[in-house]
Amino acid sequence: MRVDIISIFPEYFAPLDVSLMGKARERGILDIHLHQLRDWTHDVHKTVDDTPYGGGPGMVMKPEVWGEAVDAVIEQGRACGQDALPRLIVPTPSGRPFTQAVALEYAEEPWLLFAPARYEGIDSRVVAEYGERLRADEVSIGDYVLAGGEAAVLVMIEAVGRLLPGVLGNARSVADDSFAPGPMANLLEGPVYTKPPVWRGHEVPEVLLSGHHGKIARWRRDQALRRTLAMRPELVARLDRDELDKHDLRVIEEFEEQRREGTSRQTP
Ligand code: JET
Repeated sequence: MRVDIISIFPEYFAPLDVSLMGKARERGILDIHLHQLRDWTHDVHKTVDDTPYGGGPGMVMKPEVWGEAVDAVIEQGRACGQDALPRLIVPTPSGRPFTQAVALEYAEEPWLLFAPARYEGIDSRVVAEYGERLRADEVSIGDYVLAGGEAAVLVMIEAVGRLLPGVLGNARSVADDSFAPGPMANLLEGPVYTKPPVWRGHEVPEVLLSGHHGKIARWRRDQALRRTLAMRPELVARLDRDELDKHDLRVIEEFEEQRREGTSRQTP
């Protein structure tokens, strides 16, 4: 997969040399190209921003600079043998939520082009223009405001990069991720343990030492379900009722009973 990033802070992406993403790049699975947006300015100050029409605080990124940069990067990619256009991805708090499903979709693309904004954002005509020429997505990684889109790009590249064939070893497949289809679909990961069996008086749950694979799978599912009920009750509400067996329903009933007791103690 080819990935281009246009930013006024290309140094921000140094972490992509490290760990799993660094390995993926060494192996040629991820081909990342960084670009300095200011290279496409024409004035001595290398200006990328201007005051917002209609007034208000902050500055807005100029459309001409982004237009020249995106056009040039597309040309470079084509010269390197890309035969389709890239998927353009602009991180913004007002975008569509970035989920595991979106990561899986991006992992199928041969070419992604990220355009992280600074200041109050990019002149809206840039996404309008490229939306007519290629698939342009405004994407949010969560309900909070960052100082710029760079950190969101790192998040998305790591989520997508680990899904590319050959990045994770065969031993640890992406098939058992929390949000992947299967028996644990839409449940959060439960607790995990390694040696020693007792640490500072905390014991590893006995069932995990039993070697009884059926019991272990059942226990893990119970733990995942309890954790999801506690942390993300809305995910449990969305679970397919046919995927829940009698044991699951008992775990949910038990959890809700304990919560009712807890609530009544707080407000007698
Ligand atoms: C973000 C992404 O804060 C986030 O992204 C950076 C950001 C902040 C403010 C404005 C902005 O504009 C983008 C733009 O799109 C066309 O102009 C981007 C928070 N969650 N996900």
